[in-house]
Amino acid sequence: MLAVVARTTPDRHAPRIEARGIGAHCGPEDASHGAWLASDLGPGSHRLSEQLELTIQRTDHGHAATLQIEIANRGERPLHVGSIVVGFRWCGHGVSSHRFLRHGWQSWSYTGYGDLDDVGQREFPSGAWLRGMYHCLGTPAADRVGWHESETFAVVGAPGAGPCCLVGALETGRAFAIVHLRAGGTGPGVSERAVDLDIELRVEAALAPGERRPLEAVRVAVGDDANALLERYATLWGRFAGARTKAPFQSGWCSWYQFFHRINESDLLRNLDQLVAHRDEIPIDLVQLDDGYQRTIGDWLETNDKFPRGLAFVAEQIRAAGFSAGIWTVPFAASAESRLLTAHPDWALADGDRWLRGSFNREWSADGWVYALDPTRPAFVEHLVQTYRALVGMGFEYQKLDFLYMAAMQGLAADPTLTRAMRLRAGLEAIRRGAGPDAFLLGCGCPMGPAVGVVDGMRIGPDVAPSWRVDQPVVIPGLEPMLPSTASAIRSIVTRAFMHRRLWLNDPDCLMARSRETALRPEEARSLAAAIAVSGGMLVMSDDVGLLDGDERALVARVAELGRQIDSTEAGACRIIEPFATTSISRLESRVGPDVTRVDINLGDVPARSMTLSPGSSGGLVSAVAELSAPDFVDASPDLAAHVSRVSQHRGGRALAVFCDFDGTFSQLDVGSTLARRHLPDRRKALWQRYEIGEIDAWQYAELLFDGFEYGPAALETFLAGIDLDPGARELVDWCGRHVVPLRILSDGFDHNLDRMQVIHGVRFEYTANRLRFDGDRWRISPGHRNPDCDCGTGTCKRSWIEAHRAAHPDRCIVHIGNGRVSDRCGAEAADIVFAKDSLALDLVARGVAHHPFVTLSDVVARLDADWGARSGT
Ligand code: 9PG
Repeated sequence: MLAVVARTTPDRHAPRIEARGIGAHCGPEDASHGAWLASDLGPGSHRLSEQLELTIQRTDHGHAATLQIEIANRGERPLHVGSIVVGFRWCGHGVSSHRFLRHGWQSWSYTGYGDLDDVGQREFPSGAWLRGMYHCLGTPAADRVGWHESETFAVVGAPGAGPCCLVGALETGRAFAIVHLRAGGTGPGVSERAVDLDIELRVEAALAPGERRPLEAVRVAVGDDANALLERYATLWGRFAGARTKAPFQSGWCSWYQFFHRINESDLLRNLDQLVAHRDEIPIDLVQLDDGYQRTIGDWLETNDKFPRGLAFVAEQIRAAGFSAGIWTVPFAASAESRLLTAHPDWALADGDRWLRGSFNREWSADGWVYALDPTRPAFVEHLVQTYRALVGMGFEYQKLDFLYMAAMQGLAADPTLTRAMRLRAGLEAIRRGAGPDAFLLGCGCPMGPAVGVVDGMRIGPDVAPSWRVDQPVVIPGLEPMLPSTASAIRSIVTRAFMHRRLWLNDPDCLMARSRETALRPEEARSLAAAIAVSGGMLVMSDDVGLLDGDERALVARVAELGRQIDSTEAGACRIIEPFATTSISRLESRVGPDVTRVDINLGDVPARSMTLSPGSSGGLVSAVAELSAPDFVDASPDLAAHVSRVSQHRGGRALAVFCDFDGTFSQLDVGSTLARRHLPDRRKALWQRYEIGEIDAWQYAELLFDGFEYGPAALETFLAGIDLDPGARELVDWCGRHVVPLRILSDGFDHNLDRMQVIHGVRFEYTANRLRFDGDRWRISPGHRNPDCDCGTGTCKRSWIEAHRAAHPDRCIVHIGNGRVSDRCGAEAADIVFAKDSLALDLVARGVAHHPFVTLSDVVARLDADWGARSGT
């Protein structure tokens, strides 16, 4: 059994994940796995068939586990592997009716929260080819009728507070993952419905005899906060894939949502002039030319008649005006009349004996079709390198790479041994090689996994539009949620907010601030503006600048200012509030130091009740951000009209509380372990081994080590006098005192030592620690704050102290500072902001817990002072 709950004996009623088994679809027909081929998910090798071996390398973290999966062909003939399935069951949660986050395959695919009903994934009514543009599979597996489908990962929970569960792949461009999920039946007298979550890793390739292939790592986790599960998952995913998350805040102008295909050189130059004229009012750095300039899809270095002076001229003009230059391309597509396909008809992916169709667009080619290209062709890869080297060489440092899914479509590639994910990754890596390490690459229409680590930014939703809903005379059945619509874009901004600066910079798509030449009502435009700003993602506007009046220019500036501020804090500033709630109101909350900014947006078509922070709800000053709220909302009416939003700021309202570890954090040396190393080396070594294998917990280790230890008060005093405090320790005490911020040392060491250290060093602090009394010269010890429900096993459980503090002061932002992986780990997991060094920092990296690294406590004080100093206390 895979019990990802604690090290304690799994309790029938504890929320947990159990193993269902491992399956495989193999052979020419991808024969269904039917039955599980292995039942346990323990580490090591699992022989699934005579030929197929699967190896699991596992890391368990109490409430989560990460399984790295590798397959090998042990036979003498090639083995075609369709997919590998790893099955889990989430149970012990007591819930009978679930909701879940369905995540889409690529940027434009539907991503949103919905009911985990018994109908399962709705059938796509418009054919396999169209379905395959937005899903990993054009045709869903026949044995999954009644199951829901979520791509890459899924989160399950229920409205209100309560347990939730995440299953997902940490995709790195080796394989695509699909999570199949459904609720099981109930038994007599049992209301709980366990949820089955099978994660399928698509291989779709032949393994040569003897070949080993690492697939992806799979993460499973349980907890009571869906945001925390998603954030840790994304942090880990980013680390596994080497995510590029450090580009500066992006602010720019894009031609698309005003001019569409009609853009011409004079429109662009006129807007450039306007942007220069209003530079003081509209704070943007980038000007990006979109679709409409190219000779044809595929021939990116050549322009059409609307751009008579060519691309290099465009880049020069943009740069001469003081902006960085951006350009749109579709790297993995070409039209039949392109020079590319004319010269290299073998560069397309194949669909039988034809080129594989990648998309249809009347504006793009003589017959509207464009074809998907094959990055497994070395000559095409070289062409990509040269093309992007040339574009960046002209001055286009910002590349909007669109319709990227095409490289990963189901079609025949020259090299069939690569998975579709590897194909896309190879194409993206070629673009990066050509563009160089400093270019800003933006993915769009892109399957997520293979792009992490290559792109700097990612479109995380469908296109916005100058209309609230899809504005097309005929909508192909099933496509509606993916098509351009401001409401759909906002839904994705909210549901994928957690990806920002963990996987890349989120591109929420463009702000349209104009009130002319648009079907968006001003309050609808403000709803989009509010979602973009509070998410902290990129800000790209798309208006004919000459159409904007002073208020509209001020709106752009306000979004840029708020977005930049929220983005500047750290990954994790923005969270979705009550993700599993069933309401038409979507809510985001961002925290910047002691300030909280919230947006409530009514995506529905009738008024709905808003839960916005109201004045007096928690003591701080609340104000509506007037520019970003509908005019009738300056005062707190509880209802939000259709499509309307309200942004409110709760300034300086979040008080701070600081908890700090003692040994090795507040003091330079660890008192207990230094004494043990000097005076009890053998006992320490033996006990440490027992601790490491889980035979004894941390407190039992301390008890067996120190209870009865002969080391009298006089000797101890001399020893303590030789231990220095961290050079910033006093500064931390002083800073907290000055700002009336409660500071408490949480220590799994001993009260006697903390009392003496205060006297020796002349500092005062409050603390919670274990007890040490002397029986003559012998130590007698007892725990200070033991918590049997926590898997830390220490004598003073920092998690439970912090949680109790939070229950008493729900508005406080809690900081934990520490260095050790035994007693500081659970405190760090419970805190809002963590400062970590040494083994705690390493452990948090492995668990995907965000934290600030530090060297001395002076670094901590500097950071607290920057975020809180000016605004809290005196
Ligand atoms: C240029 C545009 C803009 C826009 C991109 C992309 O069929 N579709 O689902 C579909 C989705 C998006 C789309 C076009 C078609 O727009 O997202 O920003 O660059 O291309 O053509």
